[in-house]
Amino acid sequence: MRGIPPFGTVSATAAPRSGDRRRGYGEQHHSSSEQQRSYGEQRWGFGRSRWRTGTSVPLRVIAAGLLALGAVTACGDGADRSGDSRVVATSLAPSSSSGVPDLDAGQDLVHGLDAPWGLAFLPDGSALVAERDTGRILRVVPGTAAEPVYAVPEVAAAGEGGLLGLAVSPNYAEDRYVYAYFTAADENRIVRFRLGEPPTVIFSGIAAASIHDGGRIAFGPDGMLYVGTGDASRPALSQDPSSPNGKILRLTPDGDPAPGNPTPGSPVYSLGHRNVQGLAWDSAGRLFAAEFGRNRADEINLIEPGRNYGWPEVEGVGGGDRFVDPLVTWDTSEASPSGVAIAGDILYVAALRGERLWTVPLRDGALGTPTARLADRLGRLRTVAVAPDGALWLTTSNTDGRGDVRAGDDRIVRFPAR
Ligand SMILES: [Ca+2]
Repeated sequence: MRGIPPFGTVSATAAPRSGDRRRGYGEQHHSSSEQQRSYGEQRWGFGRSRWRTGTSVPLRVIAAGLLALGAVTACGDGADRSGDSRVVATSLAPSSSSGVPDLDAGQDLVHGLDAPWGLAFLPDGSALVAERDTGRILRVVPGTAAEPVYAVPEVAAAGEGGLLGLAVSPNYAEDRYVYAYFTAADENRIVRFRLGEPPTVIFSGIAAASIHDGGRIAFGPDGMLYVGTGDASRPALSQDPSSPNGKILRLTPDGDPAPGNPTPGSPVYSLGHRNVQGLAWDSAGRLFAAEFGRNRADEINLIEPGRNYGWPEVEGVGGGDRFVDPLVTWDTSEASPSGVAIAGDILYVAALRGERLWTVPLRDGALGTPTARLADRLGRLRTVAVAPDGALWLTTSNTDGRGDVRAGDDRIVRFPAR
């Protein structure tokens, strides 16, 4: 068995595939011949087309437990583990919140997910995970079967689009709001909902295409919702301040342009991005973002409000005064970075095409030399996140149509802090 064998884990329910996808590399290539589903209308994004309960919007909230058919995939006493000490057995290793995630102590939490994408933790330490192609959200409680708890209406998965980022309200204990970024028939949009209730569109009008849909959303330490978007195969949008594409946006929890944004009344926080799928803050509140290069240089950038990160004029380091240069670049074959996370003084980068986890030393806003971890173990990596207990959670993306699917894919692996 390739990769980390299943042991003491549980599987998600089998989900239907959404059909064949073009095989290729990892969400980094620009191709003018790429068939686009929709250019969308470049209307400005904060159309507040709120839905109400009882409209024709098809709501497919799945009753909790109804489809929780996941079976324990016990591998006996681990006789086939080949001495792999990285697989932890029946009970979860405790995590020290003050420690560092131990990348040699991976524990499979869930198997059988269909192209997992967004991941967000609830205050109780469980997590919500989004499946890109099915539009389902599953709740993951370590040690039990992943349970479908919601289905986002109007998800139109195609190419890189579908149900993408998830975020949980910083005030979840009071408001119980969950946020999702997804591709609809003719645009990318952000909805907010409570589990079991219909969603409300809080931001729309982000152009969609079969590639470069961005999709990461996360609440910053300032309580605002940050959004990484893509150029939707139209690079000029990244330099157009009136378009939400090719940007990092900063919104209030209600989806309005956040107060203090560089241009009052605009949701744009930074521009000149190609396809941002990774957002993370260090302990000092600095924002770091990952984006896919075209064919030369993937980037990690330190994001400052109002700055221009160069795309499409510059890919990677440009060296001039006009654009901000990235702190770290990779050849696209080594990375093609999606999610990023920061724990302590390390930045973690989940690489799709690179099929490894990059760790980058972080100090005072500067990044050191990256080190590749987990190469040739798990395949394509989409999302990395730090749990409330300090553990690092990592999702694979081998069922996204561009990977080699192995037994148990896709999975979530947990690395406890030590
Ligand atoms: Ca750049």
